[in-house]
Amino acid sequence: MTKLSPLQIERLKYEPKLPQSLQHGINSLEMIEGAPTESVGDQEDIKNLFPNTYGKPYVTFNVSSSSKSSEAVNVGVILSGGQAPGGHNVIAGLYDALKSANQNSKLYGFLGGPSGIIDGKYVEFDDEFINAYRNTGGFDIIGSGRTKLETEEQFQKSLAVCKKLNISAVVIIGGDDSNTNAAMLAEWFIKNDAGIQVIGCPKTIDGDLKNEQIEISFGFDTATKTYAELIGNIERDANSAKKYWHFIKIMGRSASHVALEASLQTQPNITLISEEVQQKKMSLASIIDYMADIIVKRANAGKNFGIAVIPEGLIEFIPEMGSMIANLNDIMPSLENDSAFVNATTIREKFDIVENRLDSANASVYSSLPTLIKEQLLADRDPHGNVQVSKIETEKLLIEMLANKLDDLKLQGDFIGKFSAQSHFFGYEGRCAFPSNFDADYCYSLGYNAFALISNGLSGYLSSIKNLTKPASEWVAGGVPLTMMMNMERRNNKMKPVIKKALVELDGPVFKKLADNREDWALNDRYLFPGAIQYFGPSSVCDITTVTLQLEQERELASV
Ligand code: FBP
Repeated sequence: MTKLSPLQIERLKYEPKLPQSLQHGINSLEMIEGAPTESVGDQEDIKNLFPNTYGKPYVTFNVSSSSKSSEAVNVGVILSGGQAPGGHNVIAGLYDALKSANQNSKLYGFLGGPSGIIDGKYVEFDDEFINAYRNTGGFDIIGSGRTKLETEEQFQKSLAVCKKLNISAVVIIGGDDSNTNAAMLAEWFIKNDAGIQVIGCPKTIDGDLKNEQIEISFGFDTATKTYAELIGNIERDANSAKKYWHFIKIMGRSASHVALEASLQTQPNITLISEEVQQKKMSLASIIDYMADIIVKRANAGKNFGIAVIPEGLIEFIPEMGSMIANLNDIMPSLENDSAFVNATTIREKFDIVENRLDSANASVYSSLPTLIKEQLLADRDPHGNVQVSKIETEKLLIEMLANKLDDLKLQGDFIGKFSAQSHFFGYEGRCAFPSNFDADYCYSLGYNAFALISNGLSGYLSSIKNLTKPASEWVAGGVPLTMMMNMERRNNKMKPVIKKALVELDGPVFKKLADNREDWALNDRYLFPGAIQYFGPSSVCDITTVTLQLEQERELASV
């Protein structure tokens, strides 16, 4: 038998909390329909592409005065995309809801992400199987993957697998790309009279799958707390040794929510926010000037140390880099079929071919980069056509450029200090942590609620749990149509319907908190040390939500 850690043993016993409306089980629910919805952009295109699932209303659940009985159903579940703490609890919540409605219902887990439903690779869950994973981090219960569901052949194969297992509903637990898959599959199943519903659950540590109905994606809470613990520890080390500048890249493929939240929890000296860089059209050189200025000022005060937090997605938001990467993304498919490129014997030859193919302005940006970064930019795109920013060492690029800049300043007599830097990347460290109490409860509720949506006959909806800064019993359960979050974007050189990412709002309260304080944090050491996530103890420590969620909900309340 596998040996469990003491915390694992205790967490298995944790009983996740549910919103009051779901506490009486699936058979005692009444569904309230809200207003019809529109997509966030390109309404006509999205409506034409999703004629069967477009425009549906929001729904919420209340406890009903009467109780019904439910027929047995078979449901399949998929974990999709990057790991996020709490995924196992979504499955546990779904399983408990399905069994509470009818003990004869079955839950199947498709293995290895969306490819599991196409290839017919699955497991059937039972109590013993599920119980071993309650309140644990990771997606290892069934694994995950990033296969894009979009071709007729994939849909046909998925249908055949579902028919074989008599599955009448599929739950896809994923981020923006995975829930785009869910929307496509839902539409296709209805169009083909398959009798199979599709429900999504909002997952991603990146925190960029949110809107008025989805207050936060699961995993953000735990991942940001994990990174904040690590940053706090490094701040203490930096303040003790007083000899290093630490450059910490924080995960988050595109939006800077994770870096922003981790910084609000720890108050480092510098925090870059990609969305601000883009809005102010800051070039790489001006970012270096901004950072060098703080390093010089701190050195003048005798402080040759500090902490800089860098969002993972930064590189794509620097205008000249973003344009070059977009150009590179467009030429990548043809490069992969180009024998001169594929058979090039040296990396220099590859760089030359790339520079010849890029537009001239983009070619000169590309050619100005260090070899390491040029090489990393050529790595494979993910199945959705995204450059894999987690593989690009922006933190090292900034260190190299800053070292050169500070050398120049020293020669001119404008820098009297020392610059010794350490680089870090916090990403995978946070994605599989034991879910915080918040994520354990939220995820369980999302999964439970997904089955409420299924049992009320809906398809093409995302499970929604709101009012999240209140105690769990006051959370509001419901659903939001996936098409409502969609617009058209360029992917792999084609316009595609996708769920729109929520970026950091520069006029919102969360960014404002950073902007109002960063000058003070830059020069004075206002480091905060959040410490490790606490699972047991006073609620003021264990159940506290993120600064992002608190500030956003305060704004929401103020606007009512
Ligand atoms: P999702 O959007 O699928 O949740 O992925 C989140 C993420 O952790 C990003 O922050 C990161 O850039 C990416 O996954 C890394 O992907 P991979 O696990 O494939 O290296």
